[in-house]
Parts: sequence; structure tokens; C-alpha cells
Amino acid sequence: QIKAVIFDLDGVLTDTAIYHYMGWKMLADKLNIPFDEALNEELKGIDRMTSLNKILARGNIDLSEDDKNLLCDEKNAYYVELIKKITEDDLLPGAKRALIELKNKGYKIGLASVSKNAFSVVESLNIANFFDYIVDARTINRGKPNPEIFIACAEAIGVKCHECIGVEDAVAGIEAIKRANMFAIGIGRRDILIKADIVLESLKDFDID
Ligand code: B16
Ligand code: MG
Repeated sequence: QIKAVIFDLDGVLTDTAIYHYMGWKMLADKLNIPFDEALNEELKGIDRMTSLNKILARGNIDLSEDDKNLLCDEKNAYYVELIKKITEDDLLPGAKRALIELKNKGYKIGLASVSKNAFSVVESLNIANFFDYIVDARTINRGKPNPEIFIACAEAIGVKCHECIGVEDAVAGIEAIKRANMFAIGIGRRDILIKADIVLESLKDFDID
């Protein structure tokens, strides 16, 4: 029996995925590293430093930890500028309705984003009140596709993993949900999110019943 729904943030509830993309593209261009759609897909749901390492590997570039930290800071500063403009209007279609429906029907709601900016985005979207628990990405040791973040969220909410549905737009996120032994709803394309139990085009098609 399902008792909780745990959402990813970027690309599921709001389209910050495009801002992450713009940030990484800016860095890749600067470093003369080709940045295609396939590489961008690989970065979705992946934490900041791991994302940078994937981009550098594509360009066969080796940098010191200090230089990599500077690049991560640069990308984040750019990203933080972009997300300043976020308001309630930036909720993706169906997101608010899904949250309201779940609340009204008594389901627990969690947020499992690896983004260290998740709290500020949730505040800007004005949806903080819906969540029974929001994972602080800083407390997570292993990012998606490791299931840690989803398991930690279920534990904090006080439900078993098999009583949860996870909702994700990223390949790494779907894998994390499945490894956590949860039901996985993919948001996006069936041909990309092949490990999801079901795939919806957007939350507009979400119906808990
Ligand atoms: P930050 P999610 C992820 O969020 C994004 O999908 C990913 O592209 C980003 O690199 C990551 O957060 C880290 O974000 O740099 O803000 O800490 O999809 O798990 O909500
Ligand atoms: Mg995402």
C-alpha cells in the first residue's frame, strides 16, 4: 500500500534543468569541450562536482581540486543568478494540482533533490508547506544513482521504501528509486527513462488513484 510520494525537484516540479544546462554549457564552451544533448542527459540528477568531472572527462581535461572548486563555484554563481527570478508561476504544469491532491488524500510528501539550492527554489515556488520532509543534500554521502537520498527521505517521513512512489526526470534518479525498492514514475520520455515503472509526459497526467 502506497503511503508517500517522494519528488525530485529539478525537471519534475519546476524546470530548473534548463538553468543547470545553461550553467554547464557556459563552462563547457569556455573550456572548448563539446556539450551535446546526450552529455546533458547524463548530468541530470547528478551532484555538482560529479557533473563537472563528467564534462572534464569528455574534454580529456585534468585539473587540480582547487581549479575544479573554482569552476563549480562559477557555475553555481551563474545558476543562483538565474534562479533568482523563480516564482510560483515557474511550477511545471500539473505540479501544484498533484501536491494538493496528495495532501487532500492524506499521503505523505517528500522532496529528494541533490541540489544544494533546493531549499531556496522551494521557497521561491511557494510550496514548502506541502512537504513532510525535504532532504538536505549536504547530508547525503552518495548521490543518485545511489539510492541513499530516497531511502533517507522515506526514513525521515516514517514510511517503508516499498510504500513509496518516487518521481524523477533523470535516468540516474530513476535508477536510485528502483534501487531503493520504490515504484518509479518517470517524467519525460519513455525511450530515455527505460527503467521507470511508468512514464508520464508531465505531472498533468499524474493521478494517485
Ligand atoms: P546544485 P535534482 C540536481 O537536482 C540537478 O538535476 C542536477 O543537474 C544538478 O547538478 C544537481 O541537482 C546539483 O545542483 O549545483 O544546485 O547543488 O534533479 O536532484 O533535483
Ligand atoms: Mg531532476
